[in-house]
Amino acid sequence: MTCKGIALVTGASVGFGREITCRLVRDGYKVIAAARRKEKLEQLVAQFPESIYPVVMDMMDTKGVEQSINQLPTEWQNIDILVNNAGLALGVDPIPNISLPSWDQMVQTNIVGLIHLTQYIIGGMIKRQKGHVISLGSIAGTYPYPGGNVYGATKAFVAQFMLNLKTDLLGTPIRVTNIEPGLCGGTEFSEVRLKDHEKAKDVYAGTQPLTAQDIAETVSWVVGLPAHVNINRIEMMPVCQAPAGVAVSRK
Ligand code: 8X3
Repeated sequence: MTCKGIALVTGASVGFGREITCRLVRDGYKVIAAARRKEKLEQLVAQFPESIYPVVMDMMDTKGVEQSINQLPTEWQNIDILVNNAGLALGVDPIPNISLPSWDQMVQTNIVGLIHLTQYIIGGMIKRQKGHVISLGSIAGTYPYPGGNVYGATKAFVAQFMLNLKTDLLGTPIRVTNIEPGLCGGTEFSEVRLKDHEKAKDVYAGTQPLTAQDIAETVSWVVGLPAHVNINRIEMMPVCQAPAGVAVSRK
């Protein structure tokens, strides 16, 4: 298969990132797989030795991220698709019973890391007049829920940043898409958020949630559309989920 282009996927070692990486490789892309865990990236390389370039980086460390991008081998430098997948939720405690370091970590990863990496990559896309930036937002960026506080706010930021990015890129052929999933199982998301295996399992009890494959399929679809079509945002939920109504406190 001829190579369709170069993609960079963050958080590529597990969950959505891993599925998106594998799907893009199967679609004919070469993928720079970026993540913190070297061993997990090595497993991806073993699976697709010709098509994956592993980069160990931590989105919290913006200087390190910049260095990693600057040090890419020449043949991996022209990135056509950036998938801003790395991100996390920590905790569901309501304000004020929260952990400030957890809030900082979410802001640093979901917002600061994402905008810095986008800035490092976007200049090359503009120069080459080619590119697609895709971010993984969340329904939590649109619908508030108890304990969603800073996590939801970071995803609201991502949604607006992507719309503003699209606006600044008007007049270029570069595409910008925010994918906003709801309940999604089979990943480490709830384990990381709740730090409790049983509670994490309970999140999905009696449901048929979205899967990482569903998200990868969606990425593949938006990327594969004709070049003049831009999907600004996609909000997706499993059939068993609905946006809940506003809440009322009664005496
Ligand atoms: C993941 C979806 O509903 O857990 O962002 O916030 S949700």
